[in-house]
Amino acid sequence: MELVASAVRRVAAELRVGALHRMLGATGKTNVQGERVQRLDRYANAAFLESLAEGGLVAQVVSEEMDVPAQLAAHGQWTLLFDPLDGSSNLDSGAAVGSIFAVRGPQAAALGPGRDQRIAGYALYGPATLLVLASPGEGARLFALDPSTGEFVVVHERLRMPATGPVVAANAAHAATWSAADRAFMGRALSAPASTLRYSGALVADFHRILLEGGVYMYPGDDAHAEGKLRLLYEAAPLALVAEEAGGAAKAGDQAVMAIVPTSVHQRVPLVVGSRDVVAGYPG
Ligand code: AHM
Ligand code: MG
Repeated sequence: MELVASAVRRVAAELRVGALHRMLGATGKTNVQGERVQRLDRYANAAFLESLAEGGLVAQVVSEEMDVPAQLAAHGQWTLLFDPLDGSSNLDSGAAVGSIFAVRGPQAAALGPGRDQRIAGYALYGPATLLVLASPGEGARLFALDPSTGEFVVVHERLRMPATGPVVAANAAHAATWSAADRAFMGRALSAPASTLRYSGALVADFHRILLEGGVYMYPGDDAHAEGKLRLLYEAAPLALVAEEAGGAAKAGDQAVMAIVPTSVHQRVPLVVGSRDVVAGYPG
């Protein structure tokens, strides 16, 4: 986790410099901004790779930004799976982005179910840099980066996701091409008392709000993404572990996300994650 924390510190620092550059270069249009986003995606991936290469602990990494897994230390004990910069289309708008990661055992375990994850979590780069870590049976913990010391300090020892809650996060513009069951589920969620729609375009940011306030995030299959958009190994499964450890739940169709055995490293799944009682009402 020290290696992951070091990558998160580097990404957080670079995001702040990146924002400054964009402001200075405000006359540049799509090209400049597009290149900048790509550079930050690449930067974040390199920051994770370089940090994880230290100390010879990590055998293999799987990244959203790399077509195939990379081999690091020959005798390393761990596989790290990550989305180095989730929601990067938010960057040009100055909105929140995150990193998502999971730790598994050596090589073979990378293609096991989410239950093989030893630790999973995410960083949220917003007004503060937050870090959430969960491991099986040990709950989920929230840290915040203290910029004056560079240390992560504990904010919550044991996060609990409310069993139900008001937040509904989904790209409702795609609802017309969802299944009737998905549309009906969202309709029920939206008509629950006090429900409110909150969708940021960054899974980490939407998930974090739901972790604290309760509710549901969904990205089901649609016309453009038959299997859903989110990747099992470094988006859905890590957040499923955090959700379960905080008392929530995650489904892909009628299966628990944590039970799905992947067939490929970049496999996508239709994700429904959030409060236990809300996700229980998902028909699958
Ligand atoms: P990314 O990993 O390429 O950033 O894609 C994942 C992101 C999620 O963070 C977010 O919830 C979703 O894609 C938004 O997709 P859309 O713009 O289709 O609503
Ligand atoms: Mg992502």
